[in-house]
Order: sequence, then C-alpha cells, then structure tokens
Amino acid sequence: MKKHDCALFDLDGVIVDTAKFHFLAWKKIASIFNYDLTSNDNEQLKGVSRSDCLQIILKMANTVIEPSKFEKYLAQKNLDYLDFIQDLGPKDILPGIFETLIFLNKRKVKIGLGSASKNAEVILSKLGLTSFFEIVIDGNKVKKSKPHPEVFLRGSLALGVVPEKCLVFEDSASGIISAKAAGMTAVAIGNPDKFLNEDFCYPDFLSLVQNDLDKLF
Ligand code: B16
Ligand code: MG
Repeated sequence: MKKHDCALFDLDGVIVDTAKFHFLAWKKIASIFNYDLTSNDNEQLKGVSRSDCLQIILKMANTVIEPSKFEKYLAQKNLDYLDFIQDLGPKDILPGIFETLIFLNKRKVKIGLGSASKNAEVILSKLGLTSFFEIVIDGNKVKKSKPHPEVFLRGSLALGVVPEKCLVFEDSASGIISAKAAGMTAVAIGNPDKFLNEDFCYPDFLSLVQNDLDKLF
C-alpha cells in the first residue's frame, strides 16, 4: 500500500531558489528605513506572505509608516522582485525536483503546490513545470498564511486526499508548522536547527531523492 497519495510542494526554497531574490528586493526596501537587512533576518521572511514580511521588516527597523505608504512599498518590492527573476528558467529548477515529479507521476501520486507567493503561477510557468501540478494553492487563494494550515488543507481538499495521506515538502519553519497543523507528514529541506516539529529533514532535495524517495510513497 502507498504511504502517501499526494505530495504538496512549497515553491520558493524547495523547487527553485528564489529566496535570494526576495532577499535582494527586501534589502532595497529596508534601506529606505535605514535598516541593513541581513541574511539571518531573511530566514524570518521565508514562507511568510508579502505583507507580513513588510510588517516584520518595519519592526526590525523600528519604523512606523503611514498606512497609505504600506501598499506602495509592497508594490515596489514586487516590481524589483519580478525584475530579479526575469531570466528564471528550467535551468534554475533545484536538483532532484524534476526526477521526483516524474517519479510521482509514474506512481500515480497526486501533485499540488502550496505556496505563500502571489507569483507562484508565473514562476512555475517560467520553469516549465505547470503541467505537473494538478492544483496550485498560492498567496492569491489563501486568507491565512503559513504557519496557519489553510494553504495545505485547501490543497488536500482540492485533490480529494485526506491530510494523513498527504506529504509536504517545505524549506521554512513556518511551512513545517503549517503542514503539521494540517495533520500531514512534513518533510523539511535545510538545516535541522531551523525546524521545530518536522517528521523528516534532509539538507537538500537531492539527498532526499537519492536516499528515501521510494520509502515515502
Ligand atoms: P510573493 P513559498 C514565499 O513562498 C516565500 O518563501 C516568502 O519569502 C515570500 O515572502 C512569499 O512567498 C510571498 O511571495 O511576494 O511572491 O507573493 O516559500 O511559500 O513558496
Ligand atoms: Mg519556501
């Protein structure tokens, strides 16, 4: 019997390394508040919605802005981000992802995306991966962002697979909390020190593929 009937992928940091571009775009915004955003700070922004990221940065910079400026900064950050990812393409798919999608297809495991990003559809299309995903639940579709379980619960509902049979691949601490709160198996990608309650952890996607993919599905 298959252990999991569905795989829900996070996007940024799992399928493609766009975190560095989010970082650069936020660094520019933070500099307007005279704050030098560090890569350590950036860890707190992973998996977090765009507006929550700005709230976090304002707190870090100890800055209060007029509510009317808030949307303006969000729009500016996204323009810069879209500029940075202009040349994103299939060459940027992280190692092991493509093989995994093929493997899951062969095993008839349903595939979905659960991302906080409002740019998820654009990015999947640039990578040439759209057709692999039966459903895409992204930042445009959820009301409560990770660590709330909404994004993954919507994914499981849309695919018609009970949460216990869903497995989530995530690179952010908030995403792992979200997957566990949804009652799913949570596979963390990255340094184990970052995560609280994952079921499995691998330093990168390739080591998961080389060692354990077969055991998970
Ligand atoms: P956007 P994920 C998340 O994507 C990123 O990790 C996070 O850093 C970003 O702020 C968020 O998407 C929103 O992105 O500005 O494109 O809507 O990791 O959940 O796939
Ligand atoms: Mg991520």
